Amino acid sequence: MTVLSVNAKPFQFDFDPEHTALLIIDMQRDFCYKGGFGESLGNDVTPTNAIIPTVEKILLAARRAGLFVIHTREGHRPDLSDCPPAKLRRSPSIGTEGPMGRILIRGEYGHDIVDELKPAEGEPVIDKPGKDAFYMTDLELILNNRGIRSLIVCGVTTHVCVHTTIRAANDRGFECLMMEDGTAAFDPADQEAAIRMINQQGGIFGWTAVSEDLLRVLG
Ligand code: TIU
Repeated sequence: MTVLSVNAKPFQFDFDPEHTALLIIDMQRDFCYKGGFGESLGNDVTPTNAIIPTVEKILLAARRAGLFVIHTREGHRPDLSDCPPAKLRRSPSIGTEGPMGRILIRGEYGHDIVDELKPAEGEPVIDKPGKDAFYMTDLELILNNRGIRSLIVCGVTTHVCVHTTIRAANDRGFECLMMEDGTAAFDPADQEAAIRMINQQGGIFGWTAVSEDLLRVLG
């Protein structure tokens, strides 16, 4: 067993690469580009777009280090049969036509992952109808089958799908490291609060770290 140790908050994050996955949450055009779901909700996508190069560096380093890599996408069936009416009422742009196709609909250009982070052969892509990547998906089964115990988490948005998923992972016994500069919220105030909510109270949901410290350890 190898143990790698990253400078993190609230203390060192130790992980065995054999039992660790890089989980990249919802790095879809719908959240990172103009004309997508994120912008339709009234957000500026500059912060979510800006982390693409950092997440790419982490992804390439994780692949070189032999970490299991897994990607998620939030979205719905074209007939919206898997979209709760309560969700649609508060996010009415879902399913409407935009410049990247129908918003948050599987198979549309905007729903897919940005080119820089395109999943490689053998890297599972989890399509999820909600914010929590465990809800109504086979993520937990896939992680358990691979013996994964630790998750290094990147993606968007920090306070919504990243947080919901880390909280759900924490309750399932996974140790989660959230990358401070490999995640983004639309509003920097939400980003700052979301980071603090993970590492506060002795690491109530997990750890946070910056990419420079992770990349040094991954080599
Ligand atoms: N709205 C928002 O900040 N996020 C989402 O709706 N989904 C994800 O975070 N992926």
